Amino acid sequence: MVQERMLPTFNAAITQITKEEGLRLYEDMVLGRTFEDKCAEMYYRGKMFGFVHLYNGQEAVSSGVIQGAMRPGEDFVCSTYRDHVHALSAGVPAKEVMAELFGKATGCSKGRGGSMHMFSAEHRLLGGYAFVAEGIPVAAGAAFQTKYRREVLGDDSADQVTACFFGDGACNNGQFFETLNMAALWKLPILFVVENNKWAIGMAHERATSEPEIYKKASVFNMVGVEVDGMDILAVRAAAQEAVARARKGEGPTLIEALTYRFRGHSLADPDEMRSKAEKEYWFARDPIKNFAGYLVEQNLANPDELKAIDRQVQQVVDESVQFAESSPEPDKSELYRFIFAEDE
Ligand SMILES: Cc1ncc(C[n+]2csc(CCOP(=O)(O)OP(=O)(O)O)c2C)c(N)n1
Ligand SMILES: [Mg+2]
Repeated sequence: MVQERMLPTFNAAITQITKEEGLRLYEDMVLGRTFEDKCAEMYYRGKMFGFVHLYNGQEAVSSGVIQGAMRPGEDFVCSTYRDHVHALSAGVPAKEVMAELFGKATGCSKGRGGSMHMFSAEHRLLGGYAFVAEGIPVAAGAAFQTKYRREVLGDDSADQVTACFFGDGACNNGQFFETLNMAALWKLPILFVVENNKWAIGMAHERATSEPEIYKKASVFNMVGVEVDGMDILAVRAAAQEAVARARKGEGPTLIEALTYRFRGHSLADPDEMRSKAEKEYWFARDPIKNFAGYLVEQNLANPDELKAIDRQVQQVVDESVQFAESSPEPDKSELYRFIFAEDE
């Protein structure tokens, strides 16, 4: 038997969701999963280089927060090296994410970033960051500029919220503590979303931290902290909606701890030998996509054929993204130093 932390229970009956929104959230999660599976295939075929970290299993967090509670394309999103799916939820087209993975000039970071450095000014994706916790102060900077434009420059349209995603391991890094302090002090419009997948490469979360229940760390900053079942998209969406409403009203940040699990190794170079079979099976049985599909059918919001049609459509989008990436040009060597500064745009 694996000893698992009790997941908070969420009563879906208190949530309202339309068919349209349900299908959109389902599609976003399926896109994330299908994209990552294709990415693994392409990595093993030698189409991309460097470290590649997949998001399988954690889809309910990205889709629930960004698609379920934010205004993608207007609000800001900040990620880590596990960033492909956050980019997709934020609206970056799959073909631009795949092309970036292939190092092509048509990639969202113009082929300069690769897997860990997805970026899109157009979609307000502040970037994937390879150093653990590196994105946290960057995200706070984005939230600060929104507040500054609104309160100091008098720009009423500046009501954007920033979502900053990071892992359990990042919560033991100083940037987490310093930034949360400042964000709470200045009541910044930001969501700190910890994806607690129990592991930081091969380091088990309980072995690395004095208080494993991360949401409790918010209390010392006088910040709201909530824990949520990160395998349940409706639970994530509800927690994120409350946090977004709080941020837009000027009431400051929220720390959301989503309890989740990655279904694959840390990166595609990881043989994944540290985690027990029993633990993996416990979490595989809580697959967020299968569970949400079951919910949609049970609630008569969708029938299995409609869901299959979405699966097929998404598969086509992902297949096309590979064709696009393969047929795109490499960045021109003469442009090696271009795009280092914003004015090169
Ligand atoms: C500052 C820093 N230290 C160490 C590393 C090496 N490293 C890469 S990923 C990782 C684990 C982070 O785990 P977590 O924050 O839980 O995110 P997850 O991979 O589980 O999504 C570490 C230690 C790094 N990238 N940056
Ligand atoms: Mg982790």
